[in-house]
Amino acid sequence: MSGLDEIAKVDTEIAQVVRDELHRLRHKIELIASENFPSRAVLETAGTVLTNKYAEGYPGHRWYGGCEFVDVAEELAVARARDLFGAEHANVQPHAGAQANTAVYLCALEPGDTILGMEKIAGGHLTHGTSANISGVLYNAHFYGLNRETEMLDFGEIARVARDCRPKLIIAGGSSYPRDIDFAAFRAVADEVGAMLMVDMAHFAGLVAGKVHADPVPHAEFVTTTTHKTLRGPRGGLILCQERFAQELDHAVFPGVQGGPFMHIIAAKAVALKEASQPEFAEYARQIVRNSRAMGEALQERGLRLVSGGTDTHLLLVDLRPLGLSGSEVEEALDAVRITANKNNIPFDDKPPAITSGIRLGTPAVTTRGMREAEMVEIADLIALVVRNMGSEEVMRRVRERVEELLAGFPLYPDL
Ligand code: DSN
Repeated sequence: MSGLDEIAKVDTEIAQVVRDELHRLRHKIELIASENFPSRAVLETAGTVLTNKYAEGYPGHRWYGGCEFVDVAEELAVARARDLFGAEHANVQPHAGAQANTAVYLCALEPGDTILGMEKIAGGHLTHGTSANISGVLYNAHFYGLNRETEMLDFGEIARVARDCRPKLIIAGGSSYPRDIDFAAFRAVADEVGAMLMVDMAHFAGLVAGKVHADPVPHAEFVTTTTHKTLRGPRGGLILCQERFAQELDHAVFPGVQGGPFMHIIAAKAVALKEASQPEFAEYARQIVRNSRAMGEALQERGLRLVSGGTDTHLLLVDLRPLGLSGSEVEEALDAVRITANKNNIPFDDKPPAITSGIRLGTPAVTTRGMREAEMVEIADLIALVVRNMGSEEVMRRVRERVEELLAGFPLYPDL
């Protein structure tokens, strides 16, 4: 592995961690909906000397000398983000999605203002107003849920809650909502109550880039995302906004929320954004959705219940209540057969977040490995075998063998 020998010369323990993690990734089926395998070009850029540079400020206006080359990287990343998503302004400095969201709040709100986001149990995100997060500490957070029958967004109900709480900012998007989102309907609710709209597209940004998901940019004042999920870049965040907020938003990111930007990561974002603008990426995005639909249908054929009855995106949420199982025990059982997924609350869940009644599955990483519909059916079969035979050592052994056989056909990072 390039670079590993250098690490090992200084620190054999960390070199072993990296080796072990690469082995884990290669020998397990990665179904965590928010994870992916970026290209070697992205990984290499993130590991360059650009990590050394302090560059507080923005291109052409830094607090440090020697920024002439990192300026080029940031300008490229900004231009590519704007072009890819058709946005008026982009800020590529947020270290992660949480910082991106916090910067929008700092830009758009005063402490005590009312925000309205999707409740976490329905699929919303920690940073959309939960009491444990700064968004719930500084702002007066209200929440909308899902329709109990359809387990989908219900704009009649969202409008009713919005009329009631009169938010200054409505937040759309989340972490475990498997359906397309009607951003025009969110815009209509926001306009009716005089609110601004922020869309957190972290999960589906790559699908927006590939034009297989509704586009939030024309409808929202602010759009935030991470860069490492379906977008398949380095770990980080970015914000898109209308030009009229550009200056205030930049000021909210730095110096409002962050200090020095991570220039190695910004350069890697630029590389990933270039990749995401290629026709191959659009085909990748289409395959992600084809794969999750194929996996969903195969799970349903094997008797598993999907929240909302299916998926339009990269993720699926399986309701384990009919099987009498919890998310935590299924996460553990899948891990034991080398399938990585995460326990997840389902809408109207009565189990706590550490236990949950659901398991969240996603196809971005396995699609990057080159798997297609046939492999999704095989994976669904393996998952169904595990959940129907919990505790059977014989079944676990057979599933582990099939996992190893499947992965052998899809090498990961063969040159590392
Ligand atoms: N932790 C991410 C996820 O898994 O959805 C969201 O921040």
